[in-house]
Amino acid sequence: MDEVTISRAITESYVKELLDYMDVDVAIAGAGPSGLTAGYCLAKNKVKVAIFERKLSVGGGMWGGGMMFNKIVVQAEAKGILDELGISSRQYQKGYYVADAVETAATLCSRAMKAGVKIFNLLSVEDVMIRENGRITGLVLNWSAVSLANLHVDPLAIRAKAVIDATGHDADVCRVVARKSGAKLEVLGEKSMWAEVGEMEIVENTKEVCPGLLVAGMAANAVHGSPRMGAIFGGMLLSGKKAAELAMTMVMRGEA
Ligand code: 48H
Repeated sequence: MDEVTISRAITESYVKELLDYMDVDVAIAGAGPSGLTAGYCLAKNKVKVAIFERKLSVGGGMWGGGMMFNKIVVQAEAKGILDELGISSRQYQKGYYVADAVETAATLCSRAMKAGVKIFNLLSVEDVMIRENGRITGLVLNWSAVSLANLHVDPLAIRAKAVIDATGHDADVCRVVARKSGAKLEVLGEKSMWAEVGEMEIVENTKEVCPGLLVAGMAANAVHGSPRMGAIFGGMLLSGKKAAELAMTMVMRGEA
């Protein structure tokens, strides 16, 4: 057994994939439930998609369920997505399904990857590329360790026909665009908990917020000033699905 061969195998395989994914159809920032669902739906339709996740682990805020009771609730409207992914759930009462948070996070990640999503973890989106027409044309990335160590190291960029901000409560990508682009994009910030309204509005809020940039999941409510909803996750899954549908039309437009 040779340590250098092991090191070469890792380095060559990783860099080859990174090079391959520097040009994608869709780039997603954040591998929480909305980003993973969007990725899964895109890859299932043969769209070339990469997810960039700043943490070591994927799954975002799902693992801990509600208050570390590792169960999540999914409403009837989104139960079909759990079923399609093969995630077990049981009806708690009419319209409310309970699933295991760990099974959901792990299965969503696995199904997304098996469908063809490429996930790069430990990479943070720190900026975007914006062209003359105000169009977002890609993401600007750096190792998460760089910001953790408070270093100044210049980033690398990847090009995409559509970008999805699925960074959760922080709406990181939209905040950068609001700050730097001069576009009429304002991040209003999420409002206090109101599950019914939060879950209803999240799907409406999932949209193209400036040319080339879609927002999904909790970031969509943060951008549009809608409420948080606690540990109900159907809205995240439905938002990811809608973001994928919108991204597909953007990719097709880009190719026309
Ligand atoms: C790369 C980044 C960056 C960055 C963040 O928080 P998430 O789970 O987001 P959603 O929207 O898929 O799901 C939200 C849900 O988990 C939740 O928080 C709910 C339902 N809250 C309700 C309530 O009342 O609180 O995942 C976002 C992911 C995370 O993994 C982050 O690490 C990652 O995005 N991320 N990745 N570059 N700049 N910022």
